[in-house]
Amino acid sequence: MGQSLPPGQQEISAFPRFGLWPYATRIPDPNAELTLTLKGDAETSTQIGPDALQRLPRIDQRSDFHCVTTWCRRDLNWSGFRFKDFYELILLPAIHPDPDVKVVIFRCLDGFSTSMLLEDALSSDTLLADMLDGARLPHEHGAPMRLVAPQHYGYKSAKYVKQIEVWRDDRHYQPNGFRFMIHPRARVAYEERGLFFPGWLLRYLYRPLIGLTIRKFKDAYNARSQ
Ligand SMILES: Nc1nc2c(c(=O)[nH]1)N[C@H]1C(S)=C(S)[C@@H](COP(=O)(O)O)O[C@H]1N2
Ligand SMILES: [Mo]
Repeated sequence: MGQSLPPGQQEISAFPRFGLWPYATRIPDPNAELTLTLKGDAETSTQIGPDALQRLPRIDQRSDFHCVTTWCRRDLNWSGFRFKDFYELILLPAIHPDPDVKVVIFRCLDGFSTSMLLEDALSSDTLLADMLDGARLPHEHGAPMRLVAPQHYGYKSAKYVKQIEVWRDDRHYQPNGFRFMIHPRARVAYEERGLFFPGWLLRYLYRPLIGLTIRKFKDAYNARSQ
C-alpha cells in the first residue's frame, strides 16, 4: 500500500453525495425496507428480504472510492456482504441462472441502473454494503443497501439496490447517461472512464463539473420533501 493514486485521480477529504445530474433530485424513501428482486436468464425469479442476507459472513473492508470525474475519497470503512457470497449462497440456489450468464445488472430505487461483468462483480472486494464507518449506511449514500466495487469507477457502485439481474449478455442494459460515459468494466487501474475517448481526455472534460455537481446534489438533498 503506497500513497500513490490511480491515474488521473485526486484525493478529496469529503465523501459527497454524487452522480449523474438527473439523479440529484430522485431521492428514494428513507424508510424503504430492503427487498431484492432476483431475476434474469434463470429458471425462476424471486424476492428476498433483509433476513436472508444475515446468514452470510459479515465483511469489514477499508477501501478507496474513485469517481470517474477524478475525485477520490480514501479509506472508507464499509461493512456488508461479499457479492460473491451472496451470489453463491443466495442467488444461485434461489433462481438457478443459466450457466452462461456473464453480466449483472443492478437496478436502484431512484431509477439508476448499472451493469458489471459477472467476473468483476465476483471479485472478493465487491460488497453489498449496509454500513459505513461503523454506522448504518447513510440514506444519502444508498441505504438500505448499496454496491461497493472499489476497483471500478463509482458509477458501478449502485446505491439503493432493489433488483439484481443476471444475463447472458448486456442486451437488457440501457446506459443512464450518454453512451460514451459508460464503460462495461470501468476499471480504475486501467483508466477505463468511458467509451470512444481515452481516459486521460475525459479527465479534463469531467474535472470542471465536480464542484457544480457536489453543490447540485447537496442542495437537492437539503430541499427534499420529508
Ligand atoms: N442509485 C444510484 N447509484 C449511484 C448513483 C446514482 O445517482 N444513483 N451515482 C453513481 C456515481 S456516478 C457515483 S460517483 C457514486 C457516488 O456515491 P455517493 O453518492 O455515495 O458518493 O454512486 C454511484 N451510484
Ligand atoms: Mo461518479
